[in-house]
Amino acid sequence: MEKNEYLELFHQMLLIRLLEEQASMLYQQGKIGGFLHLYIGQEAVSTGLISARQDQDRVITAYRDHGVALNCGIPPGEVMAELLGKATGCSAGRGGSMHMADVERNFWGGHAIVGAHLPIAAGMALGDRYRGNDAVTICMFGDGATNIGYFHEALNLSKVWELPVLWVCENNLYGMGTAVERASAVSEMRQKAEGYAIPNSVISGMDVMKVREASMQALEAVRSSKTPYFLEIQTYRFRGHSMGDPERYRTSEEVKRWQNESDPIGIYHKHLVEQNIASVDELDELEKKAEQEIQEAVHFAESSPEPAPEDLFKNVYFEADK
Ligand SMILES: Cc1ncc(C[n+]2csc(CCOP(=O)(O)OP(=O)(O)O)c2C)c(N)n1
Ligand SMILES: [Mg+2]
Repeated sequence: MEKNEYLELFHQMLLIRLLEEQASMLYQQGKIGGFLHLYIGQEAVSTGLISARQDQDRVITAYRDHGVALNCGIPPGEVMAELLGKATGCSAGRGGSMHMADVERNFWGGHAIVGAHLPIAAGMALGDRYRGNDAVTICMFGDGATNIGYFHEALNLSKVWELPVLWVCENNLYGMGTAVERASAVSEMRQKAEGYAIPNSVISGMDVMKVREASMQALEAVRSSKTPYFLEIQTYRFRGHSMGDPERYRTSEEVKRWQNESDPIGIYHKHLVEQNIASVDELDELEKKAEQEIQEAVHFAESSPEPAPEDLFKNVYFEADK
């Protein structure tokens, strides 16, 4: 990897962290409505994974999607404007936090119903199989989604129909307020892929370089075999499930331990300095630049117009050619 590629991963993780810290404040000021699920703590997962994709690879995820949107190349201003429901947002202010999308960047959303996007991923991969191209559909979902019927239907069909899908389970140890062991019969989510004869592996998701490497291997496995692969990435969310979560299901000591020992940005910072890839001063400089970018994103979003009332029904239905 070139130095600028290493630094770009650091930059992207910073953008996610800083954008979400601002979003959290704007939410408390009442400027963001609806739900807001923060990705803070999980930045290395989507950053490493999406850095390994090729342009033709589709990405689809659940509602914890701001980081994925940024990694797919949506500018921070458009992500922030979407959070504020503004016309300049990436989904024209109609989607909000859980429905970021940008088809031109091959990012297919942002889906709020747990597990519901897995059959959509299978369908997109079926389309690519018909077209005979070498695109892989990267489908990200949480540990909780593996207990949903859609998950099992989609995994089964992906194997039966030999679909080019990379199933990526982000196991952050909790669903909405339920520890994995209280809701899942097995402790490693990859064990569920065994039941559908899908090759699989499990890795830690706090080191962006390790995520990138495992993702490259998994993508190559799907691309060359034209069959699915299941990658479980173990991680931890540092914030509540959504805003206003009293977090009675875990202790603050547990959260602090993860923050102190496994912060993905801290781990990568150390890696860059120890490997002599960048100096502390250079990284400080990058941090300042990222802060500036996010300030500009907030300004862009706040000064953008609301969607016009006459556009209310725009993009709701698609009119097919007669
Ligand atoms: C079908 C369905 N059931 C319940 C919910 C409410 N709900 C929202 S998020 C969530 C937990 C999902 O946990 P997980 O898949 O582990 O994702 P994480 O929030 O940890 O990223 C639940 C139960 C929902 N959105 N959809
Ligand atoms: Mg979870």
